[in-house]
Order: sequence, then C-alpha cells, then structure tokens
Amino acid sequence: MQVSKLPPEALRQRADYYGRIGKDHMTPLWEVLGALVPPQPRSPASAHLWRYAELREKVMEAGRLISAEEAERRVLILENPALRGQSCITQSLYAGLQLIMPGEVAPAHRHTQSALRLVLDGEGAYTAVDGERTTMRRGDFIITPAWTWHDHGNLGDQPVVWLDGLDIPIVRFLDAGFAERSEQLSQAPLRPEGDALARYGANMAPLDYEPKPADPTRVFVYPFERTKASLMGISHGAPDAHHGFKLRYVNPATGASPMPTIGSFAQRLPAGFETKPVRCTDGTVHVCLEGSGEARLSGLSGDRTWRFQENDVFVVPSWHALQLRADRDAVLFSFSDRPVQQALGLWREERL
Ligand code: GTQ
Repeated sequence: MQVSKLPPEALRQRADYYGRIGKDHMTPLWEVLGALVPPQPRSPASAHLWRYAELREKVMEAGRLISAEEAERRVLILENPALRGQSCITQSLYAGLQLIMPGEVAPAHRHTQSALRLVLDGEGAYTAVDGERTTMRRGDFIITPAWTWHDHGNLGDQPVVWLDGLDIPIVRFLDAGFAERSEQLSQAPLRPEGDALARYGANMAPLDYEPKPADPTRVFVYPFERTKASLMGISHGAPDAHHGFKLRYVNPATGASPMPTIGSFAQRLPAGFETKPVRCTDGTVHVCLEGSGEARLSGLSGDRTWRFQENDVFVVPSWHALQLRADRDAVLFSFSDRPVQQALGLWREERL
C-alpha cells in the first residue's frame, strides 16, 4: 500500500471496516502485501554460532539425567535464537546434538521425517538403517531417509555425540508426519556392515535397481575418509573464489541429493584462503570438522564475525552473505533445504 496522508475520518472508517470484516475471518491484503511478497527474502531467523567447547559439558549432563531408552532420543535441540519454541534452526530445518552413552540403545522407530547424522565426538556407536548397521566414525555423514527403520547403539566405552539434521519443520508445515515404534528395541541385522556401500556406493548397482528420480539413496553412509580423499583429490589449482574446494553429496544412482528434502555439502578451505562473499536463498547449517577460521556474515539480521573451530555449528539465514577464511586447513560440512527450493524453481545464489 502506498503511504498517504488520510484525514482522521477516513482512517476511522477503514479501521471500523477492518473490524467488521474481521468478524467474518477476512483481512485486507493491502495492509500486508509488502510483507507477504517482499522484494527479497526477509528471514525471521537469525545467525548464530554454537561453540562445541561450551555445549559438550551440557550435553554430557543430559547423559546423567535421562537414559537414551527413556528419552527415545537423547537430543539437545539447537534452536534458532529468533525462533525459540519452534524446535528449528532455520524455518525449514531442525538440528540437534544427540548423545549415546556406552551400552545404551536408542530404540528402533521410523517416521516420514528424513534425518542426517554428522558424527562429531567419540567412538564405538553404530546406527542401523533398515536392517544394516554402520559404525559411526568422526566426520561420517549418515542418513536415515523417510520411513526407514533406524536405531542407534553404543558398543564402545566412550560417550558418542553427533549432529542430527532433520526436515521436521518441512513435514510439519505440510502436515504429513507419521511415526511408529518397532516392537524390537534394536533391529536384528539382515545384512553385514558394508553391504549397502558395496552394492550402491562403489560406482556399481544391482542389475534390477532402477530408482525413481526422487528416491533417496540406498547408500546410507558416506564415510569421512572418502569425503576427505575427494576434497584432497580436487585440491590442485586455484580454489573456487566463493566456495573453495566444495562438493555436494549425491545419490550415486541418480546424481540427485541423497534425500529429497535436505542437501548436504563438504568443503575444504586451504590455510590462509579467504572466500569472496556469496549469498543464497537456502538458510544453511555449517559444521567445522577440521581446522579453524573465521566466518563473516552480512544480511538483514545485521553483520557479524565469528571464529570457528572443530565441532562448532553455525547457521546462516537465507540471503545473508557469507565469507569464510581458514587460519588452518579447514573442512566444513553443511546442509540446507536446497533440493526443495531447486525442485520448486525457487533457489537463487548470488556471488558477490
Ligand atoms: O535419531 O531418530 O534429533 O527421530 C529427532 C528425532 C533424532 C532419531 C532427532 C529423531 C531422531
């Protein structure tokens, strides 16, 4: 609506009118059009960094207060400071730190929400997905696609912590959530560890396997060792000015994102390298897996600079310019709703 000076009488008439149509559950578009159709994204989310060194002790405290079995999942949700109470880190994504203590089991269940895990701390845990276990090693990227059975366990002698990323807000927005608990606490292994990676993750596929374009991958673990080897293998010549050496995780059978709702990325920034600023419409969660550096952000929620080190998590809202600098060789993992935006023709990136 154009801003105009109206006589008080006209303003009163309008206010009275809004009051009367309000009783019929109607409201005038012209009062809200600018907010509904903004010239560029105006995310209500804010930028934030969680320092793992400050979180670790609080996560361990949860381990003394409740068991994994009682909690079903013992997770501290990372809530965006501007979206408290909504269990989300961006408008579309959920993130949390999950802890499993030695000897514990997080019982088998399945849900229509898709999940990713990024292993951060400790050794000896496993995740089982549809009857196959995978040992969780630091930096491993593990997925539990929609409606797959999954349980977690810890056979080692250390607490294990990983970052969960789920599309909970997307499924909530669509009112499309289903969940059920298994009668089994832990799934009985149907196949030996490594079977899925050998069948689907080694540039080969079963003879009769013809996935549909939006099917999630059957590769449910992307070992960090392989990711690191790929990042090192492309680290010749000049890094991309905006992204350094950056790759996206794919479903090797289709080239699409591993899961249809969450895109995920790994990026290497050589020591001393600084990216140019880039902004994109997908609010993104970043995790520092190796090294340390600085992230500089600029957008509607203001400008800020953080130092990050191993296991720190930071969220960059939609359309905030991000510039990264590594002091020591850095490897970052990140995830966002990019495949959703791309499927809908919404995704934009601007390299500044
Ligand atoms: O591990 O299945 O952080 O169901 C939230 C919901 C983790 C899980 C979360 C879940 C899980």
